Amino acid sequence: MAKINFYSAWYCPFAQRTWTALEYLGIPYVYKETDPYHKSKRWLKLSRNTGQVPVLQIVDRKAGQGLPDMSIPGSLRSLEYLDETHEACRSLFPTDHIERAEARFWLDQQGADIIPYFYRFLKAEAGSVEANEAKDKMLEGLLAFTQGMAASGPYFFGDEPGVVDFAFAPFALRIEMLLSHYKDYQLPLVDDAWERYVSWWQAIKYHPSFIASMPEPDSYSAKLIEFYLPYAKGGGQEDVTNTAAS
Ligand SMILES: N[C@@H](CCC(=O)N[C@@H](CS)C(=O)NCC(=O)O)C(=O)O
Repeated sequence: MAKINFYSAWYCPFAQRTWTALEYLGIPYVYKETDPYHKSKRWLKLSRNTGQVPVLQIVDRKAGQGLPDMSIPGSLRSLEYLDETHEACRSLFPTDHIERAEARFWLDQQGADIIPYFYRFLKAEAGSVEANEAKDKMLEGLLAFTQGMAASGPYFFGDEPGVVDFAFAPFALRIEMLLSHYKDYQLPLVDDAWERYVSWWQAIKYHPSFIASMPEPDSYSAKLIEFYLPYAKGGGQEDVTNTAAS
């Protein structure tokens, strides 16, 4: 069977999507901590010129047949690959075609309507017009996401977690942790409209596969807060705020 090298950076929410999925599906992998900002020739080749984590590298394909290693860059493409190839009884995507299309809609919605605005809010000066606009847009996207959840819960589509949950959990964590620390901002979770978001977040936040994507839990929060300091001052990666995170 092919082996998987998982190129990741411990702080990256996109890589955390893939990490959680590897854990959930019980797929063996070799973790490769990477600095994606160091654009060495090797890294650019391995990441197929994206220069970004996550990358799944599929090695020893059909051992003995001499097939070259193959790289899959991008969080969502890697989730699709893992879901299509794993042999366990769990899956990330629903089996029904309409439900799969629905899952993809909510993945796109995260990338278009929530994630860019979270980063803009984090990077904007607290109290500025830009910060308020980004916050309002982020809330709008989050509420639409919440209203898309199955009433039964606790996960997005019901009693089992799946791709929509695992893809958003890393961002829900950063929204909670970084906005309260750097912007003194908490989601208005006491309002009735947010009740379902609260039950969703409580379920996915403590899911063992999500927890497994955060090594050294005692120091994880502090390290993450420290890592995002340049973002909170308006710096950090540019393109995340401009492009839909596919
Ligand atoms: N659309 C990509 C985004 C991945 C991404 O932005 N990764 C960041 C780290 S969190 C990265 O590798 N940045 C390095 C760079 O852009 O140079 C995905 O979904 O995987």
